[in-house]
Amino acid sequence: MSIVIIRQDDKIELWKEALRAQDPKIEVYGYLEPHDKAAVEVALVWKHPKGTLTDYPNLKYIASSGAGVDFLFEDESLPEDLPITRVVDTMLASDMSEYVIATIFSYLKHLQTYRVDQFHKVWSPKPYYRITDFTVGVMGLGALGKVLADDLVRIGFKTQGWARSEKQIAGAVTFAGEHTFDEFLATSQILVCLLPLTDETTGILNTELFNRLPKGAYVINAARGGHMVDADLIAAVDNNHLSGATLDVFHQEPLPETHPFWAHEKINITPHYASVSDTTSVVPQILENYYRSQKGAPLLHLVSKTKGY
Ligand code: NDP
Ligand code: OXD
Repeated sequence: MSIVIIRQDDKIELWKEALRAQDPKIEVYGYLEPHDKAAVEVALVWKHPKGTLTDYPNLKYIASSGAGVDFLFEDESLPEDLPITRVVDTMLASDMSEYVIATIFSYLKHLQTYRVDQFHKVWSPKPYYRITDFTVGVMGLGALGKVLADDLVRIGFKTQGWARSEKQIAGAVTFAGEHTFDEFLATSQILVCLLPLTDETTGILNTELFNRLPKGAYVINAARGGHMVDADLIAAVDNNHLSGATLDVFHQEPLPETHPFWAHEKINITPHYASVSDTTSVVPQILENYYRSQKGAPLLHLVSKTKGY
């Protein structure tokens, strides 16, 4: 009985060591090293090469080592009958909240604009903005969006959130479902996307949505590149309907050198860095599920295959 780690970055050893540090008896292999594939019961995966999961005839479940699972559903050979788990972690959520809040403050205080002005030796004070001047709208009130909304309320932002189902967040206004989307968007001066990427949410950040935001709104996408229609964003920023955007995620990562986002003065980019699964924080839940599966107990953080998240 063993775990295989399947990912194409350089983090296989890191995850192996973190698993062994917390359970020295655990049998864990990187997918490219020699191992008995029939003995593997758990695949711990992150953007695995498509098709690799079919090499393991006795898998009991698939564990995403991140919060997102969209990359799994993109694999046409994903074994249909296997449960999928994902990461739900307090550190991942607080890291995301810190990233979004840092981005909002940078926007409020024009820090990126002043940096550009500095290069051009331009002394040009901009309008002074305060926390109380802005309503922040959070799309997606799950493990990450809920923590962000709570933090925004605590800091003093007018906060609202939108999800598929009803939520209660003290101090925030919440909206549920498609029929409330207009009302939510119409007052979101800063819009943060923390939705999962599914058939329903692909391309949701498009001209039609931007036009429903107040003039001068600012957009932050820290969810997935597939939510954004890139050309629509550039058009909305260039025609000054939007004041700018910060993007952490892209259709293709790394962002190709020829992409217009690189050189756009009002679009800030970060390299899919908003929040990253910390092995020390996440390994206990990976092991907990492993032990649960050995005992036939229900797994934690199961993904709904019908909803796609
Ligand atoms: P969750 O599954 O916990 O939450 C998703 C939220 O989105 C839920 O509130 C859900 O509503 C809502 N939602 C889903 N579909 C719709 C829809 N069609 N209409 C309205 N609301 C919808 O996910 P997490 O919070 O854990 O993570 C969100 C995403 O963040 C991940 O899928 C991943 O893509 C991204 N991410 C990005 C990182 C980065 O570094 N950039 C790091 C980690 C994650 P309901 O609650 O009603 O189901
Ligand atoms: C995640 C991510 O989904 O890092 O966890 O993007």
